[in-house]
Amino acid sequence: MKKFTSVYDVSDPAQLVEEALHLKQAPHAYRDLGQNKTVLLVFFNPSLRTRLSTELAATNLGCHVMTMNATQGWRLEFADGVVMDGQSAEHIREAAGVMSQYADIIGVRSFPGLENKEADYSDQVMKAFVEYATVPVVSLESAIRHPLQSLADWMTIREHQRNDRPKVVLSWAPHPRVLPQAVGNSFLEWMQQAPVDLVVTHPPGYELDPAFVQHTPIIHDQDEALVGADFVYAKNWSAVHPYGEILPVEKNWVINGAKMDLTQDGYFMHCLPVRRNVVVADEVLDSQRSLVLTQAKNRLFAAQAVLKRLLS
Ligand code: AN0
Ligand code: CP
Repeated sequence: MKKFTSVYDVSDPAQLVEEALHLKQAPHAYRDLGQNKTVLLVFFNPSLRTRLSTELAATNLGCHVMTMNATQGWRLEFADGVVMDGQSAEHIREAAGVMSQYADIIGVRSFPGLENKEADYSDQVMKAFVEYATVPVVSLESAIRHPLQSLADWMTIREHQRNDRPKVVLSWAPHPRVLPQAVGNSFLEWMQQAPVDLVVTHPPGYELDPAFVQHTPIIHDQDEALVGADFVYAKNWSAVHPYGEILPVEKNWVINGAKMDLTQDGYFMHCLPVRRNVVVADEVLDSQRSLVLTQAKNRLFAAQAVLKRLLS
């Protein structure tokens, strides 16, 4: 594996899930692998889980870790051929070139602007790092994808499934802020490769990009979609058309106990951070049905499995 920016960088995602679950049993088994190796994590946007779990994952593999908070650094230029007399102090060509001389792996988090769909879906920041870095690049969530989250989610489903082909429902949920589509996009992309029956439910108007939905069935009636579900994965995203907007929604889409009762004794999942009683009711989040802390724990081993492959 040369980079980790989407499920399509992984030739055998189901096998990667097994490797991550194996690392969960023996997190310190590969301490020598990272000897004299440095992992650099660059955050253009905030993070709690991704930062801590990826730092710990690299440490467990014996790597040295450097984390750069780029939210307050100077602006980088990503376009080619521009006269740089504006706000950007440095071009990505130099920045990624320099970083590659200090690190053996570079992780990058960069959210979308949510104003221009074409710009965001070109995934310019992640692609530029892949192009100009001379070491492997790991997505720590890009404008349109969050593959480490999806890998941890697949692990969590694998650990809790009670039949060979569980029903997995990705449900849109309300949120007061304009959020990216990255988590939903990636979840679809990874679950399409998994042995599950996948359904997505959202209010009309919240269709995700067809390139990510592919043949996944869309059910606009949330109750109907939840019937018989083994796993309910809630996530808000802003509209794709009109891009980056919050649309009026008629029904209450919060996941509460009554909705979970429609499932087949289903589990609740969310990538976190979650807004209590907006996305999901306390009664669900605080119940035995909630897997959110397990998902967050599995982020550690997902990152470790990916870093291990890139180091091997
Ligand atoms: C981000 C998002 O929706 O992409 C990060 C999720 C991991 N969520 C928020 O900003 C609340
Ligand atoms: N789930 C997730 O990626 O969380 P952070 O934004 O805190 O890293």
